[in-house]
Amino acid sequence: MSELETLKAQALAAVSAASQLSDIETLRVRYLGKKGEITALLKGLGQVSQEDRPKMGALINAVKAEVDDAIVERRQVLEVEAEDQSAAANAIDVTLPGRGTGRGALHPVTLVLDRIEAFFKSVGFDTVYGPEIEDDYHNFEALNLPEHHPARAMHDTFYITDSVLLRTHTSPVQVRTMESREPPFRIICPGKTYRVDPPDPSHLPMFHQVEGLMVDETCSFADLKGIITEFLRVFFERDDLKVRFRPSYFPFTEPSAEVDVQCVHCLGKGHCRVCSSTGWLEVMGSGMVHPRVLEMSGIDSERFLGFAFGMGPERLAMLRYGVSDMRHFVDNDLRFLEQFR
Ligand code: 2NM
Repeated sequence: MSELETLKAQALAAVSAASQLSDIETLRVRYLGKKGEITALLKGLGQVSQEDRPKMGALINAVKAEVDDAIVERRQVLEVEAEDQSAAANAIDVTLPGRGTGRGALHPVTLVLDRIEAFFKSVGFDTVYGPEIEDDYHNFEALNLPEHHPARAMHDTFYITDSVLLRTHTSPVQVRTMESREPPFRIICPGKTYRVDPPDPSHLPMFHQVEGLMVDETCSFADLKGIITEFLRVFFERDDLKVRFRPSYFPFTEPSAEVDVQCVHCLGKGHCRVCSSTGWLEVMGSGMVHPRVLEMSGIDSERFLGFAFGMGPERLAMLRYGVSDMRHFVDNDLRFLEQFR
């Protein structure tokens, strides 16, 4: 076998044995590069006799073309293999279980607000919202709270200026409604309220309230008792829940009553942490709107009467779901929040 034949056999064998694209490049340089072995033979043609040169040149060029073809072909095969491998490596395994999306949950106070709103909607009450930043007039003055009422003290109310503050209840929304609407109307005002209280098991500096107000020509304490009793029975899902109205005092209502329900924990029997063994739980305040409060907001108190009530959704959520500490509602601990879905 001539030297040329041997070189060709070696080159073709090496090309077909190459398993990497980088090997192919190495072989191309080795045989066909500027200093390659086949290139060297072509360069050496000068030394060959004039007579043999064309034949010799043709032979070398034929070998060069064959090796070049082999390299191109092998490179293509390796490129396809490399692509297949990478596709396989990045493939999505459709048989793997999905990662899933975390299921959210409504906050327990939101759940309670929704239930309150749904009940009052069913008996004709509109839901009304108002500003959390209020003025002294709508938060206190218009509610018959005198200048030196303790609730107006610096240490109970977050003041922004002397006469601008964070509302301490949602009653100012009711005042604004009385100012702007013609009776009769029935409204509830849910929302956030603020008081200077350090957090403890039964206080938060920001908490919620739902206040209700009905103003009509025929609107009695009996209506108040009927609607509130029905609400509490629907809310606690007990048709026979005992409800009592205890005389009390608020500057904006006369007469006024605290509303108690039979303890939802012990049902009034024996030793109980929730009701301190009294058998009753205070859940709301209520009363007939003071005529002076109606008049200040432009309602004729000779013609119209109103009843009003107020409750705390945090407290209702604690009773309904058995939560013992209000701070759970603002801790943002998923172990607590995930229990309400
Ligand atoms: C309560 C208890 C009793 C009340 C009164 C009024 C208004 F604006 F009509 F005068 N709004 N809310 C009220 C009455 C609120 O919460 C414990």
